[in-house]
Amino acid sequence: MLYNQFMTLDPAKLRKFIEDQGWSGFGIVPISEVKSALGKHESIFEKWLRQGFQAKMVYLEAMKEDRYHPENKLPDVRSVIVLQAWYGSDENGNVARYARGKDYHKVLKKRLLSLSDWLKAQNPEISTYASVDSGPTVDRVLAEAAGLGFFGKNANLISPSSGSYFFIASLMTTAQLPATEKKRMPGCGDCQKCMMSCPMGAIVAPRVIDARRCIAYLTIENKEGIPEYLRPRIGNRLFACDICQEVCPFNEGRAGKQEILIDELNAKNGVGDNLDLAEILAIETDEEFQERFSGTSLMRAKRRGLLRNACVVAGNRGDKSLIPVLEQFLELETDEMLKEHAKWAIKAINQNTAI
Ligand code: B12
Ligand code: SF4
Ligand code: SF4
Repeated sequence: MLYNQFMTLDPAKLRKFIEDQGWSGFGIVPISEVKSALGKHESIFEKWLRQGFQAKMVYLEAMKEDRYHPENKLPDVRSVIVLQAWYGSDENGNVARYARGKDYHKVLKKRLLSLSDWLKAQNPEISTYASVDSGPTVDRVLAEAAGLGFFGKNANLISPSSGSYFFIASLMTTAQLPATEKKRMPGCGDCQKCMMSCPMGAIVAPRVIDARRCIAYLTIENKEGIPEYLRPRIGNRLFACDICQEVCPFNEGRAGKQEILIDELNAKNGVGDNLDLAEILAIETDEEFQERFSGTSLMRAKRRGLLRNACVVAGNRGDKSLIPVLEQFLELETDEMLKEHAKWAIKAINQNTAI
């Protein structure tokens, strides 16, 4: 007989536990609805891959079977709890908002696992599968299916009441939980602000991002040099990019006003809004880098990636005081890719300030 794991769980208690954990919101969706949404999105993803828009993120294709078939990871999955964690901030800076606090993967995974423990304590027969970003889940599709928002033309999932500056985490469970209510979503209407504002032309069609041109890809996931013709368009963005969210009317007036309920995600507990280029360019070893950025999302770029980005931003800034810093860097650095970027930066600063 199929054990009805719903009977033993009090939905009000579940809601209270989730709220006490500090999530900004959540939705619960039956697996049938998740599978139907994933079915539609699988072909969107396949087309995206065929167009080469995944750049070198080969892991996305490698995980395809598990991402679009959740039962591969959790046989008998019945419901998915999809959770939002707000990270917004008013301040503009050279580090994208999501990366300013502690690494969200670690912070949110810990909370998911304690939610899982709580569920299992209610009923030991329950099994779960927890995922935040790096796992084999299609997070925006799960969040849309759970009623947390709609797909903006910038591809981000937007909540009509709180905008798009939130992380998505999910807990699949064999428990059959009552689905949460879904509201009607407004959608973008005629607005095209994000598409017009992306400096890279990376939003190639509504909801379609060419990662090869996206600053988030170029400054984090990309392990090579940044193509020279794209460097000036990166501007001051040292790590990732928020432009297509900054211009979005759904984020207007919300960043900074909405409370960050999970304190570790706050900039003051991590990297901060802005990093000093001279300080970054003075990081000589991987060990020094690790000491400075351990526990933050910047670890993903490694020293090599972040210093490459720092050269690009230095060149774009046209600040002559950075020339001696770059020259010193060139003297000590052995990595050819980094040296080429530093030389480019010196040339760009001289050209920018020549008039
Ligand atoms: C790979 C990846 C990236 C890549 C590729 C970006 C991309 N758009 O795919 C790069 C490194 C560039 C990136 C950048 C960013 N990312 Co990212 N990324 C991911 C990851 C790991 C997978 C995304 C994926 O599956 N892409 C495949 C393509 C096909 O999907 P998609 O672009 O999301 O497109 C969806 C919609 O556009 C829509 N869609 C597209 N076409 C159509 C057409 C129709 C008709 C319809 C109905 C829908 C539709 O369906 C698509 C999904 O099937 C997810 C985490 C996860 N495990 O899911 C995080 C994730 C999407 N990223 C996230 C964030 C925060 C970002 C950045 C904002 C970070 C930053 N500040 O720089 C930027 C935003 C760039 C952008 N405008 O999308 C969050 C998004 C939260 C939210 N509120 O939406 C996620 C969910 C991580 C998380 N768990 O919180 N990211
Ligand atoms: S994150 Fe930046 S580069 Fe990427 S699509 Fe948005 S505006 Fe364009
Ligand atoms: S800027 Fe406009 S078009 Fe882009 S996601 Fe926001 S509402 Fe949609």
